[in-house]
Amino acid sequence: MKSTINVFPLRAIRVGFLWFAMLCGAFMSALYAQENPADSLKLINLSEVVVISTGRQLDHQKQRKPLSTLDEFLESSRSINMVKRGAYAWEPTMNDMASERLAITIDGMQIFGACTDKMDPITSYVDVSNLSEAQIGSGQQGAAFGNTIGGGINLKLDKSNFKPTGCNGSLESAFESNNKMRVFGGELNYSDEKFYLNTDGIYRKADNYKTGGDEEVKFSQFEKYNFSVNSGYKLAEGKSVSATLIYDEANNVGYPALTMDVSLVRAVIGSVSFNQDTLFGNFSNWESKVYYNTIKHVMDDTKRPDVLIHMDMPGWSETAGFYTQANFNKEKNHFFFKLDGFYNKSYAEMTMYPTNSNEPLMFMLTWPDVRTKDLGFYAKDHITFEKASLKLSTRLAYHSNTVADDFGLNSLKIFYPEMEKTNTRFLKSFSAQYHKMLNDFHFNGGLSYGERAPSVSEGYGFYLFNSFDNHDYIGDPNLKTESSAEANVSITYKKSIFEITATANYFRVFNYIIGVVDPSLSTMTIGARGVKIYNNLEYTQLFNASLSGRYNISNAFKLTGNVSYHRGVDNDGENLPLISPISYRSALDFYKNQFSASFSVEGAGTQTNYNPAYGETKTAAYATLSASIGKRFFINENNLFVKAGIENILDTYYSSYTDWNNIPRMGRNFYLTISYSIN
Ligand SMILES: [Cu+2]
Repeated sequence: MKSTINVFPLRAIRVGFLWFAMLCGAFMSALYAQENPADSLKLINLSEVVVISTGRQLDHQKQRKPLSTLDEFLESSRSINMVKRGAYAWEPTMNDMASERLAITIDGMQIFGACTDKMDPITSYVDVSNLSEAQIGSGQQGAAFGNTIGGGINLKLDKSNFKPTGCNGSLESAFESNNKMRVFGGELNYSDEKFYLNTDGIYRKADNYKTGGDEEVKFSQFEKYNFSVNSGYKLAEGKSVSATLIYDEANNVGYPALTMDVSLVRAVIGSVSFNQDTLFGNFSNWESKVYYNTIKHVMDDTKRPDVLIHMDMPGWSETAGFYTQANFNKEKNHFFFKLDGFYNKSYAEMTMYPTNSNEPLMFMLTWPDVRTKDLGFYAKDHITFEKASLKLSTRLAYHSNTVADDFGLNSLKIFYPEMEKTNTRFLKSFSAQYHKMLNDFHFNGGLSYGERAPSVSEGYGFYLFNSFDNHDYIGDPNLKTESSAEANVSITYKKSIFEITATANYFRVFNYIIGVVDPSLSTMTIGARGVKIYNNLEYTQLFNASLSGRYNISNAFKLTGNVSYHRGVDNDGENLPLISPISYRSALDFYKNQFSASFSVEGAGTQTNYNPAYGETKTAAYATLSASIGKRFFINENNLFVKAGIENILDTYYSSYTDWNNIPRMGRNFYLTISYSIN
């Protein structure tokens, strides 16, 4: 009885808040959020730009949580959702498609993770301290970054670019109460018209986080360092060279949703570029880059209880590549040409140590030293008319995979005796995107076609355990090229104080690659339910729609919101995995006299379209509330920013469809960020 009385006021508040949230949501759905967390998103046609920092400084003024992880920044985007296996290294998805179907680059550089279990999406190898923005292209609009089905994301590095700013620097620190995350960061920059040097470093350490209701999520800790240096030198007017180097290392990273953790993951990412403002004829902005990156990933099960057979599972990925690009303007035609190529080496192994030490060790190559060569040509023509424009683009690529390790090749030949060492494909992408302005209305519509090659795991993976559906996966080197036909539309009504956009896209993906159970095979992983082989489904259909809005209530107050709907089915009408239920988000932001505040709600409906065959269960509806306040102080010529906030105010216990094995999300969390910048 007593507990009921105790609970009642809380429930009343919760219901009240939810009601308010729904009201906001409904109201907001009638508005358009071109800019999400206080201006951090800018919409470029159907794609987005997530601004992370401006002028070598994290934007403490406008970001609700300036030192949040890059993952949190990306999640705040309208078009990206993040799949979570713990507190670290979330996996971006766009249009309900994940890594294999996206092209993700860092400053135009191709990088491939070194983990067979997707513990290390590319986005985990940089931090907010390195970046200026995330450029997002939906569907084939992301093909500038590589072959893709779902879209492309380019994480643009932050550089001074010869701005005459002289010396400046900043020190930053943050603390989060829930997992006791400590963040320390700093940067030191020099820039003049002939030379610039940017350096930054960031360190994050977090303990296990706690769910709503204060349950500890074991193995959710992590520790990460990131350092970067980039520099440029002007050889002559309109001619410069630049170089970048990023070192990123994470240790003792827990993955509570998986059966293993990570003891070490290290990336070294470097590039040298040559830039020239002009080229022969009408060519301009000529930029060329050569790059190299190497990643080492070491999984660790030694801290887990009840490990029957200890396993060592290290993986390596090395990529070397280049691109050269230029613009070409002729009257109404604005061309962009890019030639790019890369060479990747992916190698991963597994050693099993039987409990009886007299038994022999078991060794397998889970990625058999797969060498991928890719040479691509991308061209775009942006044709401008009066109050209208047409964008035509294409990517043509030669793509080949070779299994370089004979032991690995022979292992795969058990399943595919006829398989060739090398598999070559020719990949194509075409896209047409039309934009028309009519008074305050903007219409966008596009049709496109794209192709992608299977990933290393899909083509050559050897007994990769997937804890989501509890199956071992084997690749198929003879998979057909996956292709997609895509249509998109959007309508925006735009006034200076008010904006609303409705968008929708549809993908029909042919030869959709997904694991299908092969009952004739027996498992390698103890406790696995069966073995799946990557297969081409005849086709699948994906549909995404959203309604978003912005309303400037006054100069100081701004209201934004977004509601989205998603659906994904295969050719038998069965649900595809990891498709978002209805989700919504709304925020009220205040900014005046160097003082900022925000109140936001985020939530999703019940996941009714789930598929148990892929290990999914019905995820319940949820809503969470967050708030923040911040103030900027001037000390002499310098700036001090202080920001504090609460996330999940009501300490709701929940998980979303993106949470691997429904691992519960973080409960109530207080954060404090302090930044001091010296100009
Ligand atoms: Cu891993």
